[in-house]
Amino acid sequence: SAQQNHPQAGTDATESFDAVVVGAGFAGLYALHKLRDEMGLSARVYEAGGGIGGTWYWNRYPGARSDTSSWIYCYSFDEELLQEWQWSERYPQQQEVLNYLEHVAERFDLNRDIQLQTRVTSAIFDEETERWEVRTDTGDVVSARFVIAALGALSAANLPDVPGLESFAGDRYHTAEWPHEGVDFTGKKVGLIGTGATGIQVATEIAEEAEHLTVFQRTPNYAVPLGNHPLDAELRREYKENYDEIWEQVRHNFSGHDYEPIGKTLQEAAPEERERAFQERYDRGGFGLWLANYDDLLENREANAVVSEWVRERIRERVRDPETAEKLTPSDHAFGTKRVPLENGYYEIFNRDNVGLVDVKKTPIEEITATGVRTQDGEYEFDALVFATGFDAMTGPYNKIDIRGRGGRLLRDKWAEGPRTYLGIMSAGFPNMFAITGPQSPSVLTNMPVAIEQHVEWISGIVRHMLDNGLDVVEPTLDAEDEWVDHSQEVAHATLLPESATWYMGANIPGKPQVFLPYLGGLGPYREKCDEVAKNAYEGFAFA
Ligand code: N01
Repeated sequence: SAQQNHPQAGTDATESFDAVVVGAGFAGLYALHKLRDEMGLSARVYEAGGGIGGTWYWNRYPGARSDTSSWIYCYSFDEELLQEWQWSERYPQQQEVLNYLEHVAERFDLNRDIQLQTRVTSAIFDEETERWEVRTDTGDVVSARFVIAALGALSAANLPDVPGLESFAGDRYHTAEWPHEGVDFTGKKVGLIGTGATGIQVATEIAEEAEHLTVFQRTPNYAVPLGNHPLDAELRREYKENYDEIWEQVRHNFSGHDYEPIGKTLQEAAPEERERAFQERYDRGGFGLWLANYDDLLENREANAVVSEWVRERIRERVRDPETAEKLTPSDHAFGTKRVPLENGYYEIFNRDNVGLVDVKKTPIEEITATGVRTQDGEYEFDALVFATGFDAMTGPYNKIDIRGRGGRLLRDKWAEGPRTYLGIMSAGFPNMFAITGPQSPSVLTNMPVAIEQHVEWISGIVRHMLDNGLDVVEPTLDAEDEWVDHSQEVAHATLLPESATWYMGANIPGKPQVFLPYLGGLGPYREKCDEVAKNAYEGFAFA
C-alpha cells in the first residue's frame, strides 16, 4: 500500500500500516496471509516470542501435545496445504505442530512481515486521525488503521503468588515458559504444582524420568483417555480423501470437532445403553464423553451425576491404593464443568513407587522455602519445582497491554467487571480493533484453528465491506454490545458450568471478576449468527 513507510503527521510514528497484527500464532499467521495476500493491505505482525507459533512456541514442556486430532487441528483454507502436510500421530506433539506452523509461514512467505521478540505495550486510538498508535517494548512506534488482536486466549502465564517463591534455590519452571534446550530430570526430586490439562500431561512424562515426583493437587480432575495412535498411509489417505465432508461437519459442529452428539437425553436411554455409550467414548479416546454425549449432561444435575459417578469409578479402578484413588477422585464439581483433561497413563503413575500425591486443599501450601515446599502437614525437598498453574485466561493478554480507545479510556478499565464485547469481536469505544477468539466468542470451548479461521474470515469480510464502501471506522453500538454480554451470560448460566471454580469463570486468578468468559452457544450457531449480522448490513455495528 502507498501508506507503508510514510510516517503519520502529528505522531511519533515512524512507519504506517493498514493493519498491525499482535501475535504470530495460528490466529496472527492467518490474519497476515488474509489481509496482505488476499486483500492487498500492508501489515506488520509483532510477536513477543523469539519465533512464531504462539502457544506452540511457548509450551514446550514434556508431554505437550494437542488434544484435537491432528488432521483437523490445522488450517483448512488451502487445499494444497491440506494435501501436502503429513501428520504422524492422531494427536500431534508440540514440536510437530510448531513444525507445521513454520511450514505455513514459509509457504506463504509470512516471516518477512513478522517482527519477533517484540511485545506490544500500548495501542492508543487517535480520534482526530482515526488511527491507532502502537508501541512496543523495543521502542517501535507505528501507526495503523486496523489493529488485529491475535493474542491467544491462554498466553498470559499465571505464577501464583506463594510466599517464599523467590527463595527456592533449585530450578523453577513454568510449563508455558519451558526452556528450549529441554530439562533433564534424571536423578532429580521434582515437585509439580497443578493438575489441569497441562499438569496431567507433564506429570505423566516426569514420573518416567525423575527419581521422585510429588504432585501437589488442589482440585482433582475427571481426566479421560487420549487414545493416541500413529497415522499410517491408509488413515492419511482416508481423511485427505474426505476432507470436504470433514470440514463441512467440523465448521458447523458445536465445538469445531468431528464428534457428533448422541441426540437424546440421558433419561431417554436405558442403563445398559448408557453404560455402552460411556464405555465406547472412553475407549475411543478424546473428548467424546464430554462433548458428544447425551444432550442434557451439562445442564441437568441428575443426568450429570450419572456420568460423573461413571468417570469416578474408572479412576478408582485404575489407582491401586484406595486412599490415593480417593484423593484423585473429584467430588466437589460436576463432570465437564471444568475443562476435561485427556490423559495417557496419568492415573497409573500413582501406582509407581517414585510418585507421591499431596492434596493441597486439605493441607495447603504455606510457603516455598530454599529447599522445597512446606504445607500445613510437612516439608518436601526438591531439586526442581514445576508450575503447571495455568493462565490469566482470555482477558489477561488484553489487560497486559495499555489499550486506549475513545476519550483515552483504557480497555482494562472498561472490562473491570468482566469483558464487554459484541460477538466477542469488538468492544464499543475501540474502533477498528478486532479480537480473534477473544472473550465472549466460542474460542477455548472449540477446536481453536476452526474458530480462528471463522474469525479471520469474518473480520476480513467487514474490512472488505469498509474498503468497498469508503467507510473509515467501525465499532459496535452499545445496545448491541449490552445485548451480547447479557446473552452470553444467559447461555452460560443455563448450564452447570458457571457453578464450578474454573478459569472459564476467572476463578483461578485472585481478584478477577467472576464472569463466564467464553461463549457457550456453540461454534456452529455462533457462525450462523455472525453470518446473519453480516448479511443484515452488519447490524449492531456503526460505521463512519
Ligand atoms: O491450567 P489450568 P492448564 N496452588 O488452569 C492449579 C488448555 N490446554 O495449563 O483446579 C495450587 O487448567 C489449579 O488448581 P485448581 C486447556 O484449555 C490444552 O493445565 O484451580 N494449585 C490447576 O490444577 C486447559 O484447560 C492442552 O484448584 C494451583 C492447575 O494449577 C488450559 O489450556 C494442554 C494454584 C492449573 O490448571 C489451561 O490448562 C494443556 C495454587 N496457587 C492445556 N494455582 C491440549 O490441548 C493454580 N493451581 C493438549
